[in-house]
Amino acid sequence: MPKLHIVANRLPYSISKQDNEYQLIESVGGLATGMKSVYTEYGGKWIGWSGLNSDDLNPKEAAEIDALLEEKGCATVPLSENDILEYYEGFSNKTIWPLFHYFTQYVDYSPENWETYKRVNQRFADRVLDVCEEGDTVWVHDYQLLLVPEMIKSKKPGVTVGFFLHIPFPSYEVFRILPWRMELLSGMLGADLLGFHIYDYERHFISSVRRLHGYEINFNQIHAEERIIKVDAYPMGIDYDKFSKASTAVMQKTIHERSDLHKELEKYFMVSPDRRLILSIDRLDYSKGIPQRLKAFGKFLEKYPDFRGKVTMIMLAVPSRGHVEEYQLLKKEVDELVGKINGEFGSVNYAPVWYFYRALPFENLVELYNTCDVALITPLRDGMNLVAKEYVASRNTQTGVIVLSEMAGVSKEMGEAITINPINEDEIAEALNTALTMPVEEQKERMKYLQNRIQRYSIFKWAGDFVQDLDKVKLLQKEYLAKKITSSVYNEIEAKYKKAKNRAIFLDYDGTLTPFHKNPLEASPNEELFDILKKLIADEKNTVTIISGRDRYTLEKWFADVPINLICEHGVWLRKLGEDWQTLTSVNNDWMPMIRPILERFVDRTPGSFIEEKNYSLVWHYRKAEPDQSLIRANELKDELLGMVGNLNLEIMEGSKVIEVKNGGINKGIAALQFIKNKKYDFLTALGDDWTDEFMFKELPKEAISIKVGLKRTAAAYKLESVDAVRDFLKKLGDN
Ligand code: GDG
Repeated sequence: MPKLHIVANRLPYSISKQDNEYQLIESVGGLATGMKSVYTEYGGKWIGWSGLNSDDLNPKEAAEIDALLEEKGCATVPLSENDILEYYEGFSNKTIWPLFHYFTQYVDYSPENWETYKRVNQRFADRVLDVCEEGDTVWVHDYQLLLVPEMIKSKKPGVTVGFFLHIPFPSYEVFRILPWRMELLSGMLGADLLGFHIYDYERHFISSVRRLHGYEINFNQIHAEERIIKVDAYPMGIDYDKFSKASTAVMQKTIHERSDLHKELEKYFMVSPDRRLILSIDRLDYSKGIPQRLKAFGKFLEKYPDFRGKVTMIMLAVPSRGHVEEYQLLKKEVDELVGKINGEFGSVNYAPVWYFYRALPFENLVELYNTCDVALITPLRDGMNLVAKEYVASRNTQTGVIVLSEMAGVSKEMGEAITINPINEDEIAEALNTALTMPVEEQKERMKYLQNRIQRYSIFKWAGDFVQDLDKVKLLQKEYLAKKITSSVYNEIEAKYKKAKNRAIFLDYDGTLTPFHKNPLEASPNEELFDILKKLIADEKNTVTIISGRDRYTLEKWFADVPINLICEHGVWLRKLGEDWQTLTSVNNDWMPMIRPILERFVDRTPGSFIEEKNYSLVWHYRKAEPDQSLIRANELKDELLGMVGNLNLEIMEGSKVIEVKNGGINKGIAALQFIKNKKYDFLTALGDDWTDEFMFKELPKEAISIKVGLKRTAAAYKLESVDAVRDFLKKLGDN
């Protein structure tokens, strides 16, 4: 049975040594919880790093640890001191992390770190390739492993690869700064399904793919060279019941059973029953906005003196990445700010901030969630932020208010929280006042909605949805493969070709015989193409026709030395071999002076776009223009033209990055039919890539071998993935 494997930087266990024996300690983090349910259910492995420096282990120790982990279904990837320094602390945490969180000033562009990142990613991929077989599924996690999907796919294309990014994907304007942007994107595009927490990250990613790779994108499907890749948003959830149950259990404990922290909190409330608590929990990371939060709390105490002596902020800052300089500086800043606020507003009986620089056990965490009136969560950037969800799940009384940064992914799911801009200290101070004075009924009303939502989309639902969608992508890709010209399908076509006495071959030009060029005038045929065509034409059983949207002068010039039929401007003009140009229908161009100024206006407002004027049509090209802007402009132009074309008997055709206005009643399908009208052909084939070719595919008789170039939906019977594949196909036919 196919298996599902998980790949993440860390394994879901950490290692400790007691009495000279190694022991595994289960991780309690959200990812470990959610993924354990997935990989054990599907009989796969978890591939990752144990957290130990391999330079510190002798071979016997390393083998002992590997064996312990192996029993739990884990496959280890060893990291040496240098790997940890350059791959983990270096490229992952000093390059990708700050850049993806918009801290461009902290980004380290070390080429050595990049080399190590590549090498270590390859080691992860190799370990995956060891344990997985064709037909299995692999789910890769997070920014430390961006290159792994492609490294797996290129070696084992039959493995389905999913990728989930736990941090934000930045806007293209930020992503493009990275010298290795192309490699990272290509690495990610080895996946069949890419998941992000929210739609904003998804659209930033798609925009980078469109600009850097130029792939066609249909809603959330990327049409890469040989595959359809799906991109979607899956807001990661938590193990809701675990928090909710733990919260109930904590509150039901007798005084003796309670933890020291809990007893201290109880004592505090006994002495001052009207004291209120604000909770702040994060890893000590500059993305979390901790200094800004402290300053805003100071401002709150300044603006609302009545709360002095009554409100305390419990700040839990979990040590993180302490070897990185920015984190050391941050620690110093936070220490000083806590001292400053406590010094300024504190008294013998009152410390405005209780500061813990350490990790607390899970039970204490739940006690804090349970006891605090307000959760103050103000990251400057945060992929999701699970603390907000855990607070909601722990509030069994349904009281409590969340003050939440609009920069955290979780804010999209928490409309009932009080949202703030984390830089705006005044706004945060106001929000704290609102939260602390919110009537209990309103708190409950808001919390009810939050709890329903967060409970429903738990970590298990999240993981299940992603895995289910991976299966769906496989089906989508199969749909494409069903029409692919495999070698056996090719043999069938070739057999028909050989048997036939009269063959008509219709070939679209741009995107079919030749790749698209930014400047259409530079797309002239090369020697290879001439050779292919000449060979086909040399067979007297073949009638070969170029059928294109291009104007007749260009095609006539390019094919001056080739005895070939030409149909131009989507079927307006025909030049049969040895004959003069003729029009296939009666057309006029009296309408052009009315339409041209409209197109000119769009050229003026859309840098990089231009007008092509053909005999009987006008074309607005936007291949060279900024992709997102030009798509909006294309829609505006269509709208504007639609109001006019009916009365003038015109049609609007939308091709690949072009909008063409032309006389009605003309298309490649009608033209091809007219061409074959008076002669009997026993082999008909038509090849084309865009929707203007779909007319041919629909109009030609059923037995025609219609072939779509590219991955899009089509009425054609077959597909070829690229111009290269078209050339190979025609070359092989011509060799007969
Ligand atoms: C990354 C993204 C995204 C915290 N202190 C203690 C403790 N924690 C636990 C919390 C929570 C987790 O750590 C923190 O998760 P976050 O989501 O808030 O933040 P990151 O660590 O930055 O995680 C983030 C996440 O990945 C998932 O995709 O949401 O945006 O940056 O679960 O409970 N746990 C214990 N003691 C502590 O002192 N036991």
